[in-house]
Amino acid sequence: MDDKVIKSANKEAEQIIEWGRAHNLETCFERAERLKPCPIGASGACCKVCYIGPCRLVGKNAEEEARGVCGASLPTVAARNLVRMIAAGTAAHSDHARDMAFTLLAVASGETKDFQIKDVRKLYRVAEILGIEFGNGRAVNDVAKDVALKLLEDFTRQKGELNYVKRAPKKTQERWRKWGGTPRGIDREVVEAMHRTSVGVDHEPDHLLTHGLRTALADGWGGCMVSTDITDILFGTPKPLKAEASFGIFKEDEVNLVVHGHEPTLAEIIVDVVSEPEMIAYAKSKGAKGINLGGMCCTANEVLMRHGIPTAGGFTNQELGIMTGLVDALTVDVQCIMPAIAELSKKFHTKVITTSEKAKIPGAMHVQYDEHKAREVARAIVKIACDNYPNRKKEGSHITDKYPVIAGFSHEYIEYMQGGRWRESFRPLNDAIMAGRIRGVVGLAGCDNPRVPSTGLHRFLAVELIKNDVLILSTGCGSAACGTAGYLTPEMALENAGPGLREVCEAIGIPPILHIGACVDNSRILTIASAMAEEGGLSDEIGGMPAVGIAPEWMSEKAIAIGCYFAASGVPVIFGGESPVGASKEITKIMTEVWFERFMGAMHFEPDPEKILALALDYIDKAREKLKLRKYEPGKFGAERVLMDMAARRELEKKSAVPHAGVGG
Ligand code: MSK
Repeated sequence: MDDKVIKSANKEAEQIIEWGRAHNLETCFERAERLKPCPIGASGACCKVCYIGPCRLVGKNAEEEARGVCGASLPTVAARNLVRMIAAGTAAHSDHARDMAFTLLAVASGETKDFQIKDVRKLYRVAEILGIEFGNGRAVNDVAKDVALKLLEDFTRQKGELNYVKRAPKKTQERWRKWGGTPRGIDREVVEAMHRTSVGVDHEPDHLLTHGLRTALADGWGGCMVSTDITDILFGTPKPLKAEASFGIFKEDEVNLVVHGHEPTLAEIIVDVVSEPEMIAYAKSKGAKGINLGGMCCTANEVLMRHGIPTAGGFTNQELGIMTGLVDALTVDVQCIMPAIAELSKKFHTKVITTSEKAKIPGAMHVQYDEHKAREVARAIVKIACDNYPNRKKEGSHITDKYPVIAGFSHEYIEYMQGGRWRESFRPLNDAIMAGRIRGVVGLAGCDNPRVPSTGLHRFLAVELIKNDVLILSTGCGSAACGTAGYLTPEMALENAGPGLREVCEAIGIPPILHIGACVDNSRILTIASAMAEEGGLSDEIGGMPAVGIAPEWMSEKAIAIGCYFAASGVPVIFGGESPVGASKEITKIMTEVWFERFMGAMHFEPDPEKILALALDYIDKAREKLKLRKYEPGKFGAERVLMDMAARRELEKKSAVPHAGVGG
């Protein structure tokens, strides 16, 4: 093993990795080095949907000549493999969304008293979209019940269209209808994807991939969007707040409890419980000064966005967090949780606690979450962490560095920040793009990955894009990568952004990278893009906007589902790493050229970060040219409306008779 190979671009992570090596502790970084990917499976050329095989479709002229025992061609096999990834990713987001809908239903029906509806304004906004009556004396819980039931219909509907299809611009909807991509019901699309890709069913690559897109759209405009909306309704629509990121968030003299995974419900109640006086007294009785709550991955993003709970980072930081020796309990729910943490935790004092009935890990303890007794479960978990504090040993790679973070940019806040409560709109953003002050918008999303210097590609692209006056909307571990680098602050704009973007960020007081949430919150990008289309002056559909999606370090099937729903919605998407369909030229062509013709979106795979950057800027510039916008030149702008600064917004609100209730207030 070459000791000089950088495993993580996160300086603090790298220190812990080094410490781990010195202590013979293995993490995903060493395992990734040892276990090279199988090149046949990695490029989509391995078929194992039946057991006549598995078949390897390799060799000279494999594209034209290779056949499985049943006669399946390489493009068929590659397409099937991709569609199965989309189905799995869609199932993950959407099953999470289903649980959110059940929680909303339980709250509205009075079955649980531990949660309340925090954002009535957002509830009414969603009710309006769904055509549900609200206001006029109608009880909030009745509205919430109808909203929950209506959204649950999206899972089981057999015919028709998802509720939220109508939130997309008309032209985008027309493209879906024309090309057979409009999703009917989430469960139906996932089941049909599994059926079509089983042995001996759908063999026509383009036909398979079209259903893949329909399944992905059920994820974006179904599962992800439902989850985002209900989470906002129950726990509040995010607005900017200050927090911190990296391993320095752990405290030597307090109980450190970490929430990890994706579902926000239990974490939300833990946020409440850790500040209960009895719990703090309990922690003190164990010798600690208090209880320090932190997060990892996307559960972290949920509580960071709404409560400013600090994050220790993304996917590849989970084992490293334990190796600080400071984590008294790590509670996990679902998705992106490495089973390795249970084994590793035994070398430290950390208790790993699984909480979902869907997800257990050998070697971890299990405390069953139940929304009907959420507070009781949360208290039990906090007590386990407190009880474990006295067991903390001296060993561990204690790290003190941490970085300030500004997070909490929801669709609603971005709208608000451009005009105040009474004039909220996307006009100023569209104007800034039209004038060339902002060159375009990039969604920087997806996982961090131990097969590259982890977080390094996110960091490189974040800096280079903002230098080029590209506004970034970040989610998931992309946000964690930027946060643990100190990039999620307004100062980042002063130091690194191009002149146009810098001016915009200074005028509004925002960072050039807007952390908009967890991976399910990529749905916020869909609604933001739809609002920009509706605002006018750019494209009148999502396709054709100077906008690109990038997931440079993706690893999850969920990322594939996200990439495909963006492509089908009209956004060119570039993923890092080797292509999971790279073995087939035909599939690669469909996903880039054919999808671009039909949907104005595409899905590329490109391992070289410089090429990712060049391709993204090229898409943005070509979209500008097609829209006949001013040619982008750094530092040269056309006329545009003046963006409202904070003082002007306050002035406007003072004049209003009704005080500003905050976003969603
Ligand atoms: S946690 S899906 S590693 S973004 Fe959402 Fe991060 Fe990717 Fe999991």
